[in-house]
Amino acid sequence: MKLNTMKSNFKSGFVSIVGKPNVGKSTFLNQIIGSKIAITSPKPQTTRNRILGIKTTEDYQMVFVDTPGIHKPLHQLGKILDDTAYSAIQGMDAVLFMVDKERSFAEDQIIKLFNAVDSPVYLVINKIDLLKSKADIDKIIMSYLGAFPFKGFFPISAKEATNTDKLIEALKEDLQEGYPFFDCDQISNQTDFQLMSEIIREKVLYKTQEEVPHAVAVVIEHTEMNDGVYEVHATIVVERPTQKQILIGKGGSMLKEIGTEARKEINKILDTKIHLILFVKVKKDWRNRPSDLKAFGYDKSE
Ligand SMILES: Nc1nc2c(ncn2[C@@H]2O[C@H](COP(=O)(O)OP(=O)(O)OP(=O)(O)O)[C@@H](O)[C@H]2O)c(=O)[nH]1
Ligand SMILES: [Mg+2]
Repeated sequence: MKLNTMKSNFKSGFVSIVGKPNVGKSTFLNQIIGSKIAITSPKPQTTRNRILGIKTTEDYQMVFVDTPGIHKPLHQLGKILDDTAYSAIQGMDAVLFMVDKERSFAEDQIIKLFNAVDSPVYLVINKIDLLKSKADIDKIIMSYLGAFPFKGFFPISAKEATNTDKLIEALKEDLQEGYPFFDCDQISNQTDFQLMSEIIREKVLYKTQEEVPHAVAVVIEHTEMNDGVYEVHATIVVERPTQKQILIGKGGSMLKEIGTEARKEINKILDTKIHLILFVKVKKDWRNRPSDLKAFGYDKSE
């Protein structure tokens, strides 16, 4: 969209999406933007960085901020993830608190944080496609009544795009008149390298169990043109030799599967043909080591 097609009363603003792990925050972001920006998985703690999804129309630019799910951290990495989410609660034009079940202690811990927030907070009840009746939705909403003065209650299905347009419509009211923050054709803040490493991590999340998915980081080491083919060299980092064995699999079968699936998706999303070369490396206890956390792109503090 060119600047001259923008309406004179153009509005813009930031909307963060916070909640417990696995409630569907990143699925919602992808649905709203209409493109895969953030990886998603059935495993909790999928998102590790603050990811922006930028939606621009003639009338407005809404910048959605996807955050890691807030949880009880067991590692330094977990603490960084929570801090990343906390920092996205302040200074927004609106906050979406996403849930997928009735209120319990874990939700209450997050609700407490909203007392220090000036902007409107909406309760977004996701995954309503899994609920049997309207009464089930009402039961969830009822459990949150009185817990906080939410500006609105929106039952949605991020997966099926149910009611998501109504939510966007309501959020327009919270934007401020002014210029866009980002180029009108930009949809995310992620670089191609970040997106490639995240897609590889997503394939690992789907294919491994228990502790392995959480112990994985992916680093794009370098890229080069080789005989007209764009080669991407990436390292999958794990914490223990046993995890390395699992990722490589019998005769390298697991690593091959991960590589093939990641390559296909990267080709599709980035619309380039790449050749993916994967290595697996052990870095003991990297989730607690500041230098490793920095090197793998998780700790942005000085
Ligand atoms: N049935 C159904 N499943 C959903 C919906 N939204 C998300 N999911 C599923 O819920 C799981 C978690 O989704 P994510 O988008 O990764 O959740 P998240 O809140 O970003 O999780 P973290 O990044 O770990 O905090 C995935 O398996 C999604 O497919 C929905 O509306 N309906
Ligand atoms: Mg996520």
